[in-house]
Amino acid sequence: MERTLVLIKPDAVIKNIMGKIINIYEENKLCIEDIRIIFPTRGILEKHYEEHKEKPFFNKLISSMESKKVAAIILSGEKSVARVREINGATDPEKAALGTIRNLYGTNVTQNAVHGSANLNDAEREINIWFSS
Ligand code: IDP
Ligand code: MG
Repeated sequence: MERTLVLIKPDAVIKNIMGKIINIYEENKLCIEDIRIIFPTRGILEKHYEEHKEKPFFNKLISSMESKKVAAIILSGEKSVARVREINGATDPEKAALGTIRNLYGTNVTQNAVHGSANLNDAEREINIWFSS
Protein backbone atom coordinates (compact mmCIF):
# COMPACT_ATOMS: atom_id res chain seq x y z
CA MET A 1 0.00 0.00 0.00
CA GLU A 2 1.25 3.45 -0.91
CA ARG A 3 1.79 5.93 1.91
CA THR A 4 1.60 9.70 1.86
CA LEU A 5 1.95 12.52 4.37
CA VAL A 6 -0.83 14.94 5.15
CA LEU A 7 -0.54 17.99 7.36
CA ILE A 8 -3.64 19.67 8.69
CA LYS A 9 -2.40 23.25 8.84
CA PRO A 10 -3.03 25.70 11.70
CA ASP A 11 -5.75 27.65 9.88
CA ALA A 12 -7.88 24.50 9.70
CA VAL A 13 -7.01 23.42 13.25
CA ILE A 14 -8.18 26.80 14.53
CA LYS A 15 -11.52 26.36 12.73
CA ASN A 16 -12.01 23.11 14.71
CA ILE A 17 -12.51 21.03 11.56
CA MET A 18 -9.76 18.41 11.88
CA GLY A 19 -12.45 15.75 12.19
CA LYS A 20 -14.30 16.91 9.08
CA ILE A 21 -11.07 16.84 7.07
CA ILE A 22 -10.05 13.41 8.34
CA ASN A 23 -13.55 12.14 7.54
CA ILE A 24 -13.13 13.17 3.89
CA TYR A 25 -9.96 11.07 3.59
CA GLU A 26 -11.58 8.10 5.31
CA GLU A 27 -14.64 8.28 3.07
CA ASN A 28 -12.23 8.10 0.14
CA LYS A 29 -10.84 4.78 1.49
CA LEU A 30 -7.62 6.29 2.77
CA CYS A 31 -6.56 4.79 6.11
CA ILE A 32 -4.79 6.51 8.98
CA GLU A 33 -1.54 4.63 9.70
CA ASP A 34 -0.26 7.15 12.24
CA ILE A 35 -1.24 10.57 13.50
CA ARG A 36 0.50 13.16 15.66
CA ILE A 37 -0.28 16.59 17.01
CA ILE A 38 2.87 18.72 16.71
CA PHE A 39 3.80 22.34 17.36
CA PRO A 40 6.55 22.46 14.71
CA THR A 41 9.83 24.30 15.10
CA ARG A 42 11.22 26.50 12.34
CA GLY A 43 13.80 23.77 11.74
CA ILE A 44 11.32 21.03 10.92
CA LEU A 45 9.29 23.37 8.68
CA GLU A 46 12.40 24.53 6.82
CA LYS A 47 13.28 20.88 6.14
CA HIS A 48 9.75 20.02 5.08
CA TYR A 49 9.52 23.00 2.70
CA GLU A 50 13.21 23.08 1.64
CA GLU A 51 12.31 23.08 -2.11
CA HIS A 52 10.67 26.49 -1.56
CA LYS A 53 13.42 28.21 0.41
CA GLU A 54 14.14 30.75 -2.36
CA LYS A 55 10.46 31.57 -2.96
CA PRO A 56 9.09 34.99 -1.96
CA PHE A 57 6.39 33.37 0.20
CA PHE A 58 8.77 31.11 2.15
CA ASN A 59 9.04 33.18 5.34
CA LYS A 60 5.34 33.91 5.48
CA LEU A 61 4.60 30.22 4.99
CA ILE A 62 6.96 29.09 7.75
CA SER A 63 5.74 31.80 10.16
CA SER A 64 2.11 30.83 9.57
CA MET A 65 2.86 27.34 10.92
CA GLU A 66 5.73 27.78 13.38
CA SER A 67 4.83 26.70 16.96
CA LYS A 68 1.17 26.41 15.99
CA LYS A 69 -0.88 23.24 16.34
CA VAL A 70 -0.59 20.94 13.30
CA ALA A 71 -1.80 17.38 12.75
CA ALA A 72 0.69 15.19 10.86
CA ILE A 73 -0.96 12.11 9.38
CA ILE A 74 0.34 9.11 7.47
CA LEU A 75 -2.39 7.94 5.10
CA SER A 76 -2.28 4.69 3.17
CA GLY A 77 -4.26 3.41 0.24
CA GLU A 78 -4.07 2.66 -3.44
CA LYS A 79 -2.43 5.60 -5.28
CA SER A 80 -2.71 7.57 -2.04
CA VAL A 81 -0.20 10.26 -3.09
CA ALA A 82 -2.11 11.33 -6.20
CA ARG A 83 -5.54 10.79 -4.67
CA VAL A 84 -4.79 12.97 -1.63
CA ARG A 85 -3.57 15.77 -3.95
CA GLU A 86 -6.82 15.51 -5.87
CA ILE A 87 -8.94 15.51 -2.71
CA ASN A 88 -6.97 18.49 -1.36
CA GLY A 89 -7.45 20.59 -4.51
CA ALA A 90 -5.34 23.34 -6.06
CA THR A 91 -2.90 25.28 -3.88
CA ASP A 92 -4.99 28.46 -4.06
CA PRO A 93 -8.41 27.83 -2.43
CA GLU A 94 -9.92 30.33 -4.89
CA LYS A 95 -8.87 28.04 -7.75
CA ALA A 96 -9.53 24.71 -6.04
CA ALA A 97 -12.27 22.58 -7.56
CA LEU A 98 -15.64 22.56 -5.83
CA GLY A 99 -15.85 20.09 -2.98
CA THR A 100 -12.10 19.75 -2.48
CA ILE A 101 -10.75 20.34 1.02
CA ARG A 102 -9.05 23.59 0.05
CA ASN A 103 -12.23 24.81 -1.67
CA LEU A 104 -14.30 23.99 1.40
CA TYR A 105 -11.93 24.98 4.16
CA GLY A 106 -8.87 26.87 2.85
CA THR A 107 -8.34 30.39 4.17
CA ASN A 108 -5.99 31.83 1.52
CA VAL A 109 -3.14 30.71 -0.75
CA THR A 110 -0.70 30.47 2.16
CA GLN A 111 -3.08 29.12 4.76
CA ASN A 112 -4.77 26.51 2.64
CA ALA A 113 -5.91 23.99 5.28
CA VAL A 114 -3.83 20.98 4.25
CA HIS A 115 -0.57 19.70 2.82
CA GLY A 116 -0.22 16.55 0.74
CA SER A 117 3.07 15.08 -0.51
CA ALA A 118 3.77 15.76 -4.20
CA ASN A 119 5.21 12.34 -5.10
CA LEU A 120 6.33 9.02 -3.60
CA ASN A 121 9.87 10.24 -2.87
CA ASP A 122 8.60 13.31 -1.08
CA ALA A 123 6.08 11.21 0.84
CA GLU A 124 8.80 8.99 2.35
CA ARG A 125 11.11 11.98 2.94
CA GLU A 126 8.34 13.93 4.69
CA ILE A 127 7.15 10.93 6.74
CA ASN A 128 10.74 10.66 8.04
CA ILE A 129 10.79 14.34 8.94
CA TRP A 130 7.53 14.30 10.91
CA PHE A 131 7.63 10.79 12.39
CA SER A 132 11.31 10.07 13.08
CA SER A 133 11.67 11.33 16.65
P1 IDP B 1 1.12 22.48 -2.64
O1 IDP B 1 0.92 22.60 -1.14
O2 IDP B 1 -0.19 22.56 -3.37
O3 IDP B 1 1.98 21.31 -3.02
P2 IDP B 1 3.43 24.16 -3.20
O4 IDP B 1 3.66 24.88 -4.49
O5 IDP B 1 4.28 22.97 -2.91
O6 IDP B 1 1.86 23.81 -3.12
O7 IDP B 1 3.62 25.25 -2.04
C1 IDP B 1 3.73 24.83 -0.70
C2 IDP B 1 2.88 25.74 0.14
O8 IDP B 1 3.38 27.06 0.05
C3 IDP B 1 1.42 25.86 -0.29
O9 IDP B 1 0.60 24.83 0.18
C4 IDP B 1 1.04 27.20 0.30
O10 IDP B 1 0.80 27.09 1.70
C5 IDP B 1 2.31 28.01 0.10
N1 IDP B 1 2.28 28.74 -1.20
C6 IDP B 1 2.44 28.24 -2.44
N2 IDP B 1 2.36 29.18 -3.39
C7 IDP B 1 2.14 30.33 -2.74
C8 IDP B 1 1.95 31.70 -3.19
O11 IDP B 1 1.98 32.00 -4.37
N3 IDP B 1 1.74 32.61 -2.20
C9 IDP B 1 1.70 32.30 -0.88
N4 IDP B 1 1.88 31.03 -0.42
C10 IDP B 1 2.07 30.06 -1.34
MG1 MG C 1 4.01 20.97 -2.55
